[in-house]
Amino acid sequence: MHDENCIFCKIATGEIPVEAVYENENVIAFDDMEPLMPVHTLLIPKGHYSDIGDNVPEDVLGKLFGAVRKVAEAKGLTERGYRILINTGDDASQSVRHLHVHILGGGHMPRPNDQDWGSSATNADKFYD
Ligand code: DGP
Repeated sequence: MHDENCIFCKIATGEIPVEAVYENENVIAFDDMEPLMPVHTLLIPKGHYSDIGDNVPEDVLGKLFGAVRKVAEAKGLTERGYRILINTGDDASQSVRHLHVHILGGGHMPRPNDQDWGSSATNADKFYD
């Protein structure tokens, strides 16, 4: 499972070098190049799946989520906590179509509420027109 045009596949194979926060044979974690928080790390499966809905085998999901704690430990987030986020598809503004878990921390993050969502909140009661 490899997509030669996928930037995260190139990171997974080492074609594009990154400083790994955590790595094993199944996953690699590296810092996001556009951090939204003091800690903002991306965790990806080495195999290519475009998103969480791309028929990802359960063992791959288990290995991916099992590594979240390793990343949190490596980043010193276990005591105060952290948030994980998986953008999926257009409505979630997913920009890189290789499944990835955002691991965010290093500061307090409010819960998303109507105010935080800004103008999108005005559409919260609609599904699609
Ligand atoms: P998303 O919108 O959920 O698809 O987030 C993709 C994230 O990936 C975004 O926060 C920026 C980050 N990103 C994109 N390309 C690269 C890259 O080449 N290196 C690193 N470290 N991060 C990248």
